[in-house]
Amino acid sequence: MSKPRVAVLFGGRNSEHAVSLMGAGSVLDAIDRSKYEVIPIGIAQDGRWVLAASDQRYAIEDGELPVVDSTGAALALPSGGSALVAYDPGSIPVELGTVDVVFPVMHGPFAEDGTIQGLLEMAGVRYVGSGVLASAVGMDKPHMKTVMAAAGLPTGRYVVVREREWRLDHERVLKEAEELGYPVFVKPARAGSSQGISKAHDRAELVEAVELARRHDPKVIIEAEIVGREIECAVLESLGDEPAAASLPGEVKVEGGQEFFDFEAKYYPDQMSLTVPAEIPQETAEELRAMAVRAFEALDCEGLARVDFFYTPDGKVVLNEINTMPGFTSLSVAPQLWAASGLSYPALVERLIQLALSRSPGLR
Ligand code: G1L
Repeated sequence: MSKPRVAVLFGGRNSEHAVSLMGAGSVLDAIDRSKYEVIPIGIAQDGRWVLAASDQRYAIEDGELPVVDSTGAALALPSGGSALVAYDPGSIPVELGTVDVVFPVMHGPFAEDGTIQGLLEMAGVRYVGSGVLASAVGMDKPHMKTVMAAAGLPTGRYVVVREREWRLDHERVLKEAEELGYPVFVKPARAGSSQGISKAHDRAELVEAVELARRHDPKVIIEAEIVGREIECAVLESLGDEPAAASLPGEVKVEGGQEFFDFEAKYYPDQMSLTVPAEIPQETAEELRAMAVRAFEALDCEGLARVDFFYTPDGKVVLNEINTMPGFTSLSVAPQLWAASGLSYPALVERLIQLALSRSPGLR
């Protein structure tokens, strides 16, 4: 029997291209080549689809894709099957043949927001991770909080600022936001990264923060500050009939006294420390893990997700967010949480591929 063919899809047209390349590098290293045939497919920053060299490492180190031509490439999704065809720019289509599963390793708009998942659904190709709905809702912070609240999970207070309201009803928006009490966190409602996020301590800073966030997304969320320790938990779908399982919880701390996780701290691990298991009471850890699984299920997640909480000084656990495509190098938080829980990075990658292969393409 021939080996299942796994296409690793990475890169993409957004600011976190490099983050994707690092994740893809880890995944490509971890996939067992004796079991799977691996096809790395990169999306260059200008949107071209590139069939990458099968040994990807050099490209990852450079932080750039090996662009094979300059005339523009396209991906064709042929009808009646799951064959992927990458067009060699300006020339003959390169038949990739049948792909058994796609492992998307991408960030932000057009990637983890359900877009790529929808494209793969249409092509009838199985893929690793959450589907269209969980990806899209997970990416939109206000909608995500609505789902979590409906599932009985405690979330923080927030105000949503839409483009039209900001333009026409500036004053009312600011009043509403101020009812949350300063300081507030201002974020693009749907950005995958930490870009465009700031903390505002007064009205002037608030206005500035909203303007900044609006550059990343016309829809902005203003969140009340939750004072507490940051505890994160990873959830993994099970292969059999068991419910999804939660990893040990870990505590994340930012070194160097930064006020919050900015873009740098999040992607430069030396500025961040992770303690697993988090030093919290046993019953709090169990409560938090149960909440993480409930969040995963409330959103209809598949594969893997990371759920972030605040543990407040008065002993409460508040859900901050769920991430359907968390950082995924071998040193990222979710893989580290699973490693500490007894599942190595290669085993995690293997499980995710097996999960994707085990579901039927189409309605799920
Ligand atoms: F396995 C999943 F769930 F499908 C998955 C896929 C991709 C989990 C996490 C990621 N992460 C990313 O793609 C990244 C953009 C954060 C780069 Cl590592």
